[in-house]
Amino acid sequence: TDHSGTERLRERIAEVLTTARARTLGLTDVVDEAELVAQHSRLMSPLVWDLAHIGNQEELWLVRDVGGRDPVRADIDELYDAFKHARAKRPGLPLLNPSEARGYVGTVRDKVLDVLDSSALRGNRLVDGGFAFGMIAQHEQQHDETMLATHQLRTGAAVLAAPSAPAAAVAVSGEVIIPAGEFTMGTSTDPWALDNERPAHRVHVPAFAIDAAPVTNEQYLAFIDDGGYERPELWSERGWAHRTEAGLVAPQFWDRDPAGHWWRRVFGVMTPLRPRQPVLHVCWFEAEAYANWAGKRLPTEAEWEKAARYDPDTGAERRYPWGDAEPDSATANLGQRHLEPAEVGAYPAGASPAGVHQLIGDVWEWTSSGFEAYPGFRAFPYKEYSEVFFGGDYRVLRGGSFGTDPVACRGTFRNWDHPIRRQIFSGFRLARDLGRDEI
Ligand code: AVJ
Ligand code: FE
Repeated sequence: TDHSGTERLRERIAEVLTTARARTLGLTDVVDEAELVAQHSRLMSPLVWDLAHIGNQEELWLVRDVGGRDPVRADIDELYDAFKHARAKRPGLPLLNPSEARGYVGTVRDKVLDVLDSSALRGNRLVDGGFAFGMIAQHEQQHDETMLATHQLRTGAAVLAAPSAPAAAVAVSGEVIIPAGEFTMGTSTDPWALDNERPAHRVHVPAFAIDAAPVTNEQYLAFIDDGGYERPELWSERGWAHRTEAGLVAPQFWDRDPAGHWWRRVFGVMTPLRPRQPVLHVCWFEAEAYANWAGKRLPTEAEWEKAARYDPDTGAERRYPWGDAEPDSATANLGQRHLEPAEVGAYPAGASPAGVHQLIGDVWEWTSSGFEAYPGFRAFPYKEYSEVFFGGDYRVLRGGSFGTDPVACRGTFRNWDHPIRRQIFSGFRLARDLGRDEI
């Protein structure tokens, strides 16, 4: 019945909000007060800012807007408005201290669960299908991933632990050919899809080849050993300028010992480089140089999504490469179950019908595309989520990482960042045009 459908939706909303909050607290309870208010990198906010910002967005949308309730703390909106203060300036603000921030997010959450009990979950676009609640759960999880990146940047003893990510279960290599044709990109029906994923629209994609797996550490090392960082001809002009100015010689957090072995600092633990893991913490310019070296290119966003969602047998699009079922531990490395990408070949159950592996989870994958509106885009519910970034100096990333929660990841999901950024959990896979004889 309609009634039990609404009850199931309420339970699902309560569950995703609770999951997000457990993660938020797990990331903020493990460091002391001094570390919560410290700035671990000028690229990041103090963790205590993310914490209260999560609560403030939840208050704005769910307590005040959906619930029509009085503000909890109208006086702090300005402090937690991401557009008012650059990340580098946030430590200097009169922020809530850690215990105030914890109290604040708890008070907001109590009110939200009350609002959820009495909200119709239909009747206007903001609440239809639980959209605003889903948006806020995704927002919290996105900041949790950002806080996880802050943890990776912090120095000192390790405070996070998780089982190591699985090894290969099957051998995966080579590329998969995706024949020319139209597919439906984006969605108009996924109830929690964000504005930039909408609307669904037909796109013709010429035939192309895409790698069955992301580029691995071992493959990336061959690029380094072949002088990849010393050969300007492999880099674009902007890329080379950045490589020179930033002194790039390897992915972020890599270190070579005197014997020539490579190590990676993984959340405070020096770890021998795992050759078959997708390369992590590379910027778009590094991905571009590697692609030039390999004689290939990055996929466009449309190519990536077609490889991830289009089922050639039915001509229909899936939510994920493996179908419409929610991700689980057999299909994708998501949700901070592990603190690293899994080896290539670790998720055969997550492959697409055409045999493309690990599109979802492990590492965000850089595409060649800038962040632009789809035809028919309408900002919803606020311009500052997507619209203000369209046409800026961004590249789209797809697929989510080991640090992305399933609620904030699907075949249509779009992430974006500046091409120089690499503190995010970013890697890439390659694609290429097909020769005449291959089509
Ligand atoms: C979609 C990850 C680029 O973190 O800047 C968080 C998500 N938007 N709060 C970001 C977001 C507002 C956004 N990204
Ligand atoms: Fe935010």
